[in-house]
Amino acid sequence: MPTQSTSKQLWREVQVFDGLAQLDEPMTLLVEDGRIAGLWPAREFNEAYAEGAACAGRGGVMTPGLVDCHTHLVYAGNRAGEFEQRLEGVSYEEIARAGGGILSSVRATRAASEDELVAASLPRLDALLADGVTTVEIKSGYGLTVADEMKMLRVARRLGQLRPVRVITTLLGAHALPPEYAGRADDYVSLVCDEMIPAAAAEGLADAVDVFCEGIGFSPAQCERIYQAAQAHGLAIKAHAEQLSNLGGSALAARYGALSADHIEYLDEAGVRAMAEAGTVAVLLPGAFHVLRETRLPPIELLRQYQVPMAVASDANPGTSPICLPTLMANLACTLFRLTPREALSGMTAHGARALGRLDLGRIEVGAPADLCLWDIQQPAELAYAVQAGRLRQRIFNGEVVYAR
Ligand code: DI6
Ligand code: FE
Repeated sequence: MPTQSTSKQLWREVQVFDGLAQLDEPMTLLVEDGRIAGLWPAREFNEAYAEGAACAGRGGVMTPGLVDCHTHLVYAGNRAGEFEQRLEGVSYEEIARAGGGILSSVRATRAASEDELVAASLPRLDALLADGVTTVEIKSGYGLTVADEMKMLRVARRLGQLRPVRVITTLLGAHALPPEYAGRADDYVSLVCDEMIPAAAAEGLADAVDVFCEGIGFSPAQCERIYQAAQAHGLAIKAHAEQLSNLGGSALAARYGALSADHIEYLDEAGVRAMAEAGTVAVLLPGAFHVLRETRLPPIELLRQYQVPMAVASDANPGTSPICLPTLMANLACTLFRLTPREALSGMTAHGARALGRLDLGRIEVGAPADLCLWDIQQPAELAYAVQAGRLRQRIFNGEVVYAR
């Protein structure tokens, strides 16, 4: 007699947040062969629908696995000293212009081996997973040579092999101008376009290309060259834009069909309109806003008005957001940016996935990969309302319970 298939699992009486909204009544959810195979109101469920399925859980709130669509998780060292400097009144830009900031992490990251970077980054990844993440985007950007950027991307890919999580990688060669290119920014952009992007594409190391479009980063004209190279190599486009000033970087990215424009505190209405027309997602990063004690709010009301999907991400990085707690981001998105809890949760599920071009993820719907979280709470809004680790009862990745408490 064949043994009963354990790949068929049932969750009963769960409150479901499907990535966009909370469903009206408790549901029964069937997972089979890594996918969501059935979703019924609990009171309509008939045992015949799921013959041979094992009950894997009962009660609680089921959400899609969280999608952290913007992180800089791979780096060496830390910048606690700069945190203190900033508290004493030195600005992020001043520190950057004096050779600290991103460049300080570049020095530490260049000096680290691939194994050392894996060891430094794994605890940060584990913190995200313990808080419900099943998909994480990881950027390079602390190497700034071809070899060191590829090293970072390889580390990111390895992290995805070491843990049950989907890792999406982004080449952020244009994060800062490395000191050896001082006064020769256009030459550095050529290196990004002519060597980094082709190398990342050839080795399959990057899913997308990102830029830091900013006074202390790269100009819109330089970003445009990078977008053209990314497109020529079939890579998706993203942007750090309008974080510290308004250079029109989001509209530029939208013109190139960018998946997302991220930060966007200084975004204006023309930029919002351009994003709406292109279907570019607005990625909100309340952790960086909080840590930099920024006061300029992203244009949330305009984004709503133009129906630009809003994602929420951790921006986990050593400078502006040394925070690896995605549910805190949902809370900060509400308290600082005035998102509703529903918007914040959509931002960390369906819209986060959209910002990565993964329309199949971040949703609870029949046919989708079964990346799910079961939480010990009574209603989904609690994830944004309370800041509390340890509420995750199960993390389900690709149909398997990979964490259970
Ligand atoms: N903006 C940010 O907030 C991060 N990168 C960027 O372009 C900060 C990265 C860092 O300070 O290390
Ligand atoms: Fe960032």
